[in-house]
Amino acid sequence: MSKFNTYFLMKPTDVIEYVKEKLDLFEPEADLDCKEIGDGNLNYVFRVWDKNTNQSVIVKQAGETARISDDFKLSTDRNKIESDVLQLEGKLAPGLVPVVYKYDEIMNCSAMEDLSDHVIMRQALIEHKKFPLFADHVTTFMVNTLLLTTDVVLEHKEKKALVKNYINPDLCEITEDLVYTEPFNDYKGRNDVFPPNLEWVRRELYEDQELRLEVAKLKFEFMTNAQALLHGDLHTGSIFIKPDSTKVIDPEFAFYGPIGYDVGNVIANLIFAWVNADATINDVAEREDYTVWLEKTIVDIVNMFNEKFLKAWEENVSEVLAKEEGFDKWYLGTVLRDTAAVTGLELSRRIVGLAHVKDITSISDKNARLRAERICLTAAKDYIKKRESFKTGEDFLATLREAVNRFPR
Ligand code: SR1
Ligand code: MG
Repeated sequence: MSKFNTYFLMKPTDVIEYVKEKLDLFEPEADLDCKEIGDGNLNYVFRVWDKNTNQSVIVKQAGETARISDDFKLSTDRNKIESDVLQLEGKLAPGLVPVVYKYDEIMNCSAMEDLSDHVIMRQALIEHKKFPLFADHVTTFMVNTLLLTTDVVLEHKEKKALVKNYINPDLCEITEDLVYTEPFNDYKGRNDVFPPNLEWVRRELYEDQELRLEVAKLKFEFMTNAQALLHGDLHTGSIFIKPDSTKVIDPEFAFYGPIGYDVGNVIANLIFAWVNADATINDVAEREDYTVWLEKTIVDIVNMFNEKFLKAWEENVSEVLAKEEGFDKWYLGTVLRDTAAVTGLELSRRIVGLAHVKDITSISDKNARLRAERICLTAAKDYIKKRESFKTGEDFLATLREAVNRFPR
């Protein structure tokens, strides 16, 4: 009887046995090695490779709690959502996600293409690497996976079946708490604020009643606007990249929500890369060169998203009322509004909440980190409060620039 007939959390030696027994990828006599390489907040990620041929595979397994904290009890079938979504995204945006080989509903694990020739984008940005094709790739990914899963494109019953299939209550609860609620009031006492910024955060976030009201409105829009099948956690740690290839991974937070949630996550995480570069590159010309590339990438993403969205709309929309003149631009306007709001929410929660980003925590100089955090939070408040006014990439950049100018070096 197979030891994999009952769920348990695997160790690398178990994963080698698992791969030999369950996958048809390696020769029976293959000499395999395995290492746990996960650095995310939730799951265990194993790389298995043949020591002689270097052929390899990734096995990702869900535990019963999140890696980051036992506070989060999570259904282990979240990997099912992830592997289903990756397969759907692979059809909608070919070449932009890894290939899934298998999902195992007993062991709650999936086997997929090893992308070890790519690097995690967050780390690459911290090392000040440039990826000139990223804006093009990520906007194709977002327009194809988002617009094409809405009910302006899909037959309405088909869309509703997808909404039902991707109900994801445990992971949505994490987002509702960590992104929408806790950063603005710390009601669970789980926030983790850089101590020198504590007073500033209390005054600028927790005591800003106007901000809290706007965030309350946004939380209920996030929970009720089943607009498109989101990735749900589209930050630079969910992207594997190399100069000529971008692969979006980890869609375990996927569910039907507002399109701007994904787009805003991408923009906010590029802003984290921007403040990191601004704080850590000492050479003025080098700093200018890299931050200008990031600025151009932010501007290009919003503008390319707008262009591709309207083109894909024209080519794919099936709903009769969505063809009314002007409806496309109105709809895109609501997406940009939500994008701005989520840019602000993600900027806030990664600085004051439980789950940080290395772009900020790796800034070793205390004053430089303080300044980087305040730039992000100041811009965040404008992205949230003035969200109706963001239409172009230049609008998004102007808000970052204004925040930077308020905190001279
Ligand atoms: C408890 S999980 C914390 C964060 O990690 C994931 O990547 C999501 O961003 C989540 O909010
Ligand atoms: Mg993840």
